[in-house]
Amino acid sequence: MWIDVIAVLPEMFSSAFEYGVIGRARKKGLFTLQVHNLRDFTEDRHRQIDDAPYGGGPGMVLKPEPIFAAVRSLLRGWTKDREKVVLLTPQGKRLDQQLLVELSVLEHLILICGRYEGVDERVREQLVDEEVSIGDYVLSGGEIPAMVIVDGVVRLLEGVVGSRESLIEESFQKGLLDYPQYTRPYDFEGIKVPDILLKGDHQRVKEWREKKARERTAQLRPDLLEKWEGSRKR
Ligand code: 6GU
Repeated sequence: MWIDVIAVLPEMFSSAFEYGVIGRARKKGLFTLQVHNLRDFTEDRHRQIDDAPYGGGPGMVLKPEPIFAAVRSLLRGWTKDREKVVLLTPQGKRLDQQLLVELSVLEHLILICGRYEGVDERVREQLVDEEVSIGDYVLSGGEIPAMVIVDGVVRLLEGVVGSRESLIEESFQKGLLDYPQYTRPYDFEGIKVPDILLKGDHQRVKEWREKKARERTAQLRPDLLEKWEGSRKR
């Protein structure tokens, strides 16, 4: 997979994907990430990327020309099932695991990081396939949300996360929160590991984990449990 990011603050990405599972995947060539400075796509002397909003009001709006120039130079003209342009904005569709899965099958993903008070509407209308928000709160820009997407998408690529099993087992993919996990020591400050996990009865361990996952989801995320039960009936 090839990922291009267009950002006002490209420096923010410099060490974000050098470490851990994602860093290793990048070194192995399982994906390519290129971060581009929006300012490099300006053509005026002042390299201006933003301007005051028509109609007045506070703040600055990202100008259309540099964003159009950037996206046009990066697009490969592939069909929409292989290549998508995504704008990170608080007005976008809320990111969830299903959307990450959809993005992870693309061959080319272009992420545009919004900044300031907004982005010229013509970018949304003419250039963008999908607008994505990472949740109902306000951040100062789309750079961190773009990093969230890169991390979430890359770990779904073939060969990135060790076993397919750990991906399939995964809570949000199954629709439930994770079951409780324990490792050594057996007794930590008087709190012991549940005995069921020590007996080697894989069937009973499986049932215990499912029960715990359901209990925990009911308590912490009843909205998820409802969705999960709905999808099981179908
Ligand atoms: Cl994508 N951008 C900004 N600025 N704030 C956000 C967001 C995006 N998603 C949640 N909050």
